[in-house]
Amino acid sequence: MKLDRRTFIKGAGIGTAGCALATMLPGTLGALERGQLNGSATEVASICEMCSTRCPISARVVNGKNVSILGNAKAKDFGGAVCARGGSGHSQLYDKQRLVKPLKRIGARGEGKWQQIEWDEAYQIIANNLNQIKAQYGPEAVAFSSKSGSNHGFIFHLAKAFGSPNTFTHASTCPGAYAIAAKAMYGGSVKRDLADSKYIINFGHNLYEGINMAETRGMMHAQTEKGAKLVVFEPRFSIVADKADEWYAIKPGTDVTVALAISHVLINDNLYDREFVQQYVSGFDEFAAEVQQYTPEWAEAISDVPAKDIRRIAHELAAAAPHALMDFGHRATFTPEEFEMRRAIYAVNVLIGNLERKGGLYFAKKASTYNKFAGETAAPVLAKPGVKDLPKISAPRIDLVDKQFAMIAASGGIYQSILDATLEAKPYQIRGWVMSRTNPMQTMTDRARVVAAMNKMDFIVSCDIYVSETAAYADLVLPESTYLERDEEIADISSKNPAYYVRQKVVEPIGDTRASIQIFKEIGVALGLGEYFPWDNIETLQLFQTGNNPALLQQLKQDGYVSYGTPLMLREAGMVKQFTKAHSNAVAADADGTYASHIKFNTPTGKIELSSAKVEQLAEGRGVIRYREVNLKKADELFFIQGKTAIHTNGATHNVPMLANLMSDNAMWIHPVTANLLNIANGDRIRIYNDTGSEEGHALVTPGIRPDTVFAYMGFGSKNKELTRATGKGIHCGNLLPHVTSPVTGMNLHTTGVKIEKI
Ligand SMILES: Nc1nc2c(c(=O)[nH]1)N[C@H]1C(S)=C(S)[C@@H](COP(=O)(O)OP(=O)(O)OC[C@H]3O[C@@H](n4cnc5c(=O)[nH]c(N)nc54)[C@H](O)[C@@H]3O)O[C@H]1N2
Ligand SMILES: Nc1nc2c(c(=O)[nH]1)N[C@H]1C(S)=C(S)[C@@H](COP(=O)(O)OP(=O)(O)OC[C@H]3O[C@@H](n4cnc5c(=O)[nH]c(N)nc54)[C@H](O)[C@@H]3O)O[C@H]1N2
Ligand code: SF4
Ligand SMILES: [Mo]
Repeated sequence: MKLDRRTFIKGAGIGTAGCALATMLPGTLGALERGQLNGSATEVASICEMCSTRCPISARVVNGKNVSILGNAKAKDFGGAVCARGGSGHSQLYDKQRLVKPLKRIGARGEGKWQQIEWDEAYQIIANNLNQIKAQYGPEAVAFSSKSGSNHGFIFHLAKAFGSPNTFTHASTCPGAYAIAAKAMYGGSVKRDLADSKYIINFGHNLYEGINMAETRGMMHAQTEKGAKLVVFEPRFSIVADKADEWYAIKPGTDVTVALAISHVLINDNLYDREFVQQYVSGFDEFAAEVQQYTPEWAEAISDVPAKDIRRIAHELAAAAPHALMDFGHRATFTPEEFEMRRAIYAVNVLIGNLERKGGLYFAKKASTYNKFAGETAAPVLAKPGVKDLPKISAPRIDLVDKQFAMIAASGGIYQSILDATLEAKPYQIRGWVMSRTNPMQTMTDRARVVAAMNKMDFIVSCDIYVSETAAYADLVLPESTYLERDEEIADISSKNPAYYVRQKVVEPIGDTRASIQIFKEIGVALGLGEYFPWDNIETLQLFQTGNNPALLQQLKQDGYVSYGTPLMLREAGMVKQFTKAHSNAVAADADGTYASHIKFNTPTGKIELSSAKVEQLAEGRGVIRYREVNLKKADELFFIQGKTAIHTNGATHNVPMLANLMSDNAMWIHPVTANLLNIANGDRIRIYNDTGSEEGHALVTPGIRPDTVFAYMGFGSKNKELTRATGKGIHCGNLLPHVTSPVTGMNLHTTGVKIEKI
């Protein structure tokens, strides 16, 4: 099935999502230019945290009040801009409904009865409960979790000091699979150079709604300035699909077939980069033999993407190579076979030899790497604060008992395993949960199971800025200062060259809120673990990071974002030439003017492992990338998929006034043919149900979706009483998604089957 762009636009409105790009205004003042406000205005350079992309910002303060947020103009990749959410930071900051005081639950879990208490009392309650669990069941019976990105180091440090191995980020609900696939193949994470790409193949990487300013702008730049061709495989007509040269409404969960068929064509039509494969790749022959069966015709039968287009696209991709890429996406939860899916995507990139080439994939050049090539300290290397003599932890993590999961630990664990451990004592029972900046009742899948697990726990603390849907079930809720009210550690944001940036307090904290660095240290002290928290405040840590260099810290605070040296891609002769010119002691280039001979891979063979003995040993039968059939729904159900809206962040911003005003509800996208069969008209109230749950909402009838698939923007329909601007508005996606832990990657799954009826 293929709709070309013109016929689609003729036949349909763009749907609810049509305003996404228009919302990418430079901050909430919109038309007001920088410098137009008079009075005692100051600009503070800092870092956005309206989502975990963490863009560099410049926040304007007038009379002690934050009035607008723009992008930091010094961070060129980000274009000096923020998205709609980034521009709404002060709406969150000054929201009367945000948390300003610790809360103690005095009713049943979820009942909404709270008492404000002082911090000292909160710490005492936490210490009593956690130490009691520790004494009775061991420290491992307490799980600690936080979305990674900001401050998670402090809560995880508390976990270590307490003695629990069970720390979790959001990885298994989001990026885990692509990170693990990259580790298995390249030996570590790779980045994508969208801005310089001439040909981009995109499998549902929703960059014009699921925004990452640098990548979103990179892709826009490639499309508008460089004439790049964008080919999009997406079950629905997303904004990215709308802006694409070609859109294929692929069947959910079948992307792997198209990626494998493209490899088939690249190899069989002799279009792949033999020299690259010879120099850098191990396991090519096994992979080549495996993909013989994956013809474009085979892929068409499974994915609905025409074989002739797959062939042509493979040829076009090869013609644009190496300045071309197949995007490995972001939220890797489309199928339980994400390990095969993301590896199949990397395999195509390997075959076109785009590593360390403009428009392809590359490794981040952090200061230590960059300086080695430069033969001098071109960029300061930050010191990593560590604490000696932490307690030895002997208990196993609850999620890594099976050897197939061995590659997961470093990437954040299998978050949903907390539910299994709590409800089924698998491999042992979790009884306490300390969480920060995470809202699993909305974002984990199978809301009912999250509720059941929380109801079974002895003690739960949630640190948040709102009483999130999850926090509503906690015993204590700790109010963190928002990102505009706190200083943080210096962060590394290196890409082709080293760069750092730092979050700074923009205004003084409102109410009785504190930052993670203080909260988790004070909990540690209350638990009797004070010796493991040697830092006094954030400045001590920042100075330690700079190797006690106040001038460097001052520069970082002044500019907010500082980059060093020149962009370097090791197989680009032009860049290497600039680099050696800039650094007189630089490592000499190879005969061809590049650093191609210096590329190393942190894998057992020291090469890119297209097929891998190590993976085979961890997960039998998976050493070679292959297609594995999946069953995502029952025959009489529709596929149910989700995505981000440009207006909100995950399960986080639906109560932020400005954003709630822009969008407070989602709708279920249904194809007209399907709607007709179900007797559903646009705007009708509908019931959506399956074996996991049941939801009510309304229908958006649009041809911008496959007839066998329905779609909703995620994060809506909170069932908590406290989030008054979000409660009960829209379809709660997590309530319809089954509890799944995928092989090898441990990912949960966001695609399922649903039935729909008119109410
Ligand atoms: N059905 C479905 N589920 C999904 C997805 C999907 O597409 N569909 N997407 C998945 C993805 S990609 C991700 S990354 C996860 C994200 O899910 P989570 O990891 O749960 O993260 P968020 O929803 O972004 O935010 C979590 C909480 O952080 C709080 N918060 C915001 N700022 C601060 C702060 O400064 N301090 C503290 N302490 N708390 C703060 C918010 O109020 C919110 O309650 O969801 C996943 N879940
Ligand atoms: N505005 C905004 N920006 C965000 C976020 C946000 O919540 N709001 N969250 C941030 C986070 S945490 C992340 S991870 C990124 C998310 O970045 P992305 O992963 O790019 O975005 P999503 O919208 O979650 O989902 C991807 C798209 O995949 C499509 N899709 C679903 N199933 C399939 C399938 O089987 N095959 C194919 N080809 N496509 C499929 C969906 O329709 C959706 O458009 O965005 C980040 N930026
Ligand atoms: S993408 Fe938007 S919300 Fe996320 S950090 Fe950047 S500006 Fe903030
Ligand atoms: Mo994510």
